[in-house]
Amino acid sequence: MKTEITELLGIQYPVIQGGMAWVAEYHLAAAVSMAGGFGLIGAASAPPEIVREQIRKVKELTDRPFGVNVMLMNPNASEVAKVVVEEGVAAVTTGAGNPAAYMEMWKKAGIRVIPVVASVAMAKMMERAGADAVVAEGTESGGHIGSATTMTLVPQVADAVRIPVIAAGGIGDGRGIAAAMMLGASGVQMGTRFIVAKESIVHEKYKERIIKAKDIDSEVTGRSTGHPIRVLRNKMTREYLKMEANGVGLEELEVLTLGSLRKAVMEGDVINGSLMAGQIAGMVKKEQTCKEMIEEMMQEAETLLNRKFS
Ligand code: TUI
Repeated sequence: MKTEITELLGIQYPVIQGGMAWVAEYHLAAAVSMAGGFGLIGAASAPPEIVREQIRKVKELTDRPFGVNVMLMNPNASEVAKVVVEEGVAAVTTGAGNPAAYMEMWKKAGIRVIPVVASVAMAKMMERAGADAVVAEGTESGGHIGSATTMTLVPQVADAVRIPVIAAGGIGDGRGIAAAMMLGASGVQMGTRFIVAKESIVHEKYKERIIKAKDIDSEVTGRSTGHPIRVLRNKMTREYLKMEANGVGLEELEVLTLGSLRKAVMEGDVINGSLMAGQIAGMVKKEQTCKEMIEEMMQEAETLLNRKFS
């Protein structure tokens, strides 16, 4: 399937892997790129030298293009921004903020810049600043989210900008990919389904929790603090939401969540950990290799998109 995104990134399938904190490390990124998609290292709050090491490890595993997600809330973001230039990655995606300060440096280095946005206003601002494409991320996504749904955000962003749009949030199979294309996207970004990939280093208990998740097991913590984070319900979210309802302040709430994603990913703490996942978790039913996932989904999407009605 050729689209503006496969052309822009030099990949076979218009499937980009989300730059998930702790989850998107070199094994996963290399596996997605090897399978014909676009793998990403999630820099999250990692120190710059760790990001460099991760980039070099992907390069050892594959010659295919891959990228780095720079999380702009990270105090190290400006140093990470330089590491991606020094290492010459193909593309950068950004999240949780405005990447304008780094745009010129990245463009000069020939890096494709793809900001993740959650609104039309931000998409237009990023186009003006020189972005090569945008990821329009709906509130169905896991982790840090905006408020518009994928169904409403993607067509509005597609109408508002000339650069290619990548849809994210609530996409987990070929039907979702086909739907995203119909809404005006020329690619998709997926996170939750790749968490359970065979190549993903995420603890088995976290994977199992996603595989067993039901449609309504999703919860959003932090709405009152201005940092809404979508996760799967557990003891941590129940306590967090109770404290939020009682007007407990940010500092006390942070005690509950500090380091809780690492606890979930590395230690498999599904009780007190932060099980970041999108609303599509309920549909994710099995562990497969990235290649199996991507080929199965693309086959399904192509069948749907070629469908004749008479
Ligand atoms: O960034 C994400 N998702 C994330 S980042 C993350 S790491 C984290 N962990 C714990 C606490 C906080 C963060 C986990 N999930 N998605 C991309 C995204 N970006 N979603 C929404 C936005 C966004 C929000 C505001 C983009 C731009 C923006 O504009 C701010 C501005 O400066 O105007």
